[in-house]
Amino acid sequence: MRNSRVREAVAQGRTVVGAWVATGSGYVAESLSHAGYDAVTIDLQHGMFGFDTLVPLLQAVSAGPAEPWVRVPSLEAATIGKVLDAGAYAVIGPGVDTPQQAADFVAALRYPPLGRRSYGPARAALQGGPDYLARANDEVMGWAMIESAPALAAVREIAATPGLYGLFVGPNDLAMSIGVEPGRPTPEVDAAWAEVLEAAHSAGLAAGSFCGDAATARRLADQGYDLVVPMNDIMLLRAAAAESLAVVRGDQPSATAESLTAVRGNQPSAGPESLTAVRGDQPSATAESRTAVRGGHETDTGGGY
Ligand code: 3PY
Ligand code: MG
Repeated sequence: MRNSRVREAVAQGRTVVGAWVATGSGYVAESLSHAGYDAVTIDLQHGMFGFDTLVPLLQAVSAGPAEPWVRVPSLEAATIGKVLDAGAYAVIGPGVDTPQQAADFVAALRYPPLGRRSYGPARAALQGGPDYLARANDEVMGWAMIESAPALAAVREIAATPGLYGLFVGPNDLAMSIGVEPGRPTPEVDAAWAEVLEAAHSAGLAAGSFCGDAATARRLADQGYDLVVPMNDIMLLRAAAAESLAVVRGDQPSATAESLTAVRGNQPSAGPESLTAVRGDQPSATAESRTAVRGGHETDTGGGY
């Protein structure tokens, strides 16, 4: 089984940047895997596709250098086991509100004696190789999503769960749960981000978050977040489309563009500029950015996880 490059990067103190697939397009998943992101998450919770699309999407991610991750639709153990069998290197579990849910989540991710994952590594063993079974418990990452007021209240107890890899903030659900509008920065969500970061790092866990725009991702990275996910694929497409239309028409931004600007508090961008804005480095794209992203270590070009 290949070492998780994300684990290695986080251990070295580098912020990793994730992409997020909601469209269900293999072409998009493959393109994002080649675009310089460290991991590409297939979103089975809010993505517009069903479970049967998962394997082709993971194969598409594996055609490039990014790590294939999955956000499961729920904390159901059978689903968690199945996405791992399909080859996910990390599972992002939504709505982990209690320490018990966190413990059950970790148990679903790990083979006995550490957990209750059932044997049947199907595609994971093909992709991971003959040592998959021996190494899966050490390599596979579980990110517990903190996205409600009860989760925030119990964040330290959740962070104390043995075997958990990281806490991952869902800022939109969290905003709604604490009574503020989702989709725009607020002092309440900023405070929650700081609290989750502190709880994660005090417990020796990684801290990650979904972000509504690249500027927020950059800000969280500067604050010490180990993983940031600036927008999903359809958000990137919509933002790039709105920008392009505004330039071509040379007129008022369209309704979409306007609302995007409002959501972002005037931050431009997305699209190709998104990774650059998050990382504050050279424009992205192919091999060059991958080298920069991976700290000078060029990867095998086509090969992935
Ligand atoms: C949230 O913001 O609630 C999320 O789950 C991000 O995908
Ligand atoms: Mg959510």
